[in-house]
Amino acid sequence: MTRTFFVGGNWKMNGSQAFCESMVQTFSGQATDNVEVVVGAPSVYIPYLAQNLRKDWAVAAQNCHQLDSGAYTGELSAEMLLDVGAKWVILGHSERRAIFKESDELIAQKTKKALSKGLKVVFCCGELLEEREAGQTQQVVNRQLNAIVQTISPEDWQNVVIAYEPVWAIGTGKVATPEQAQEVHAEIRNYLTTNVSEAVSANTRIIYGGSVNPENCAEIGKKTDVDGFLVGGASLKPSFVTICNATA
Ligand code: G2H
Repeated sequence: MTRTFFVGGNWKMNGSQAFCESMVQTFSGQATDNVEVVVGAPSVYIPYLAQNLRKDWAVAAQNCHQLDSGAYTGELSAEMLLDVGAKWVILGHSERRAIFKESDELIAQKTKKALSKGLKVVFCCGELLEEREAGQTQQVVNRQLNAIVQTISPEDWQNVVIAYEPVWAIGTGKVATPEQAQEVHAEIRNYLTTNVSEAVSANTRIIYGGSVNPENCAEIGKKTDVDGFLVGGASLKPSFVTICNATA
């Protein structure tokens, strides 16, 4: 099976209603071929974007709760996000792990809940700079992956995209080299072969995130095991479309 190139925008806590309206206009009608595009917006803007964004692109949330409903002030469930038009959710982003202290197990629970409700998941993993320097990159990524491998079923993987995001490359302008990205992506694919199945390994999209921009995307995107990007800062600009077309 061919893996369709996947580009996700992660707006993080940026934007406004006016910004959404201008991005909807900017992106409409711009050619993007052979690529699945998903825009991860702040939750309050999901209904507007789901209604107005070009129909061949989908909208993602940036977090969801691991339970269905209840007394969890300020939280949003997977069903609520689906209800207002989200098709995807980004889970396990390093900012959620570091700032909001989300554990591997919690992220696995959120992943399981989202998938069980029909929300597709961009699952993020990646090492800190000190972990890379200590030669622990693969160990850390495998540990993060292991939590979800133990929690979701093999069939669930068709609705999961793995985003490898080295934390030292996030928002720093220090992008991983194409070789560094390829090396970890290939290891992730090996990990899936060993711990899930050959088919899941061959079919799961593994995308790269961390300071991707219109200038560096083409080289990284050429690597065999790089199936797309998760884009933060550069997804807030009209030239995001250039990244969507990185391999065109
Ligand atoms: C990593 C990435 C998007 P940026 O967080 O997930 O952000 O492209 O700004 O490094």
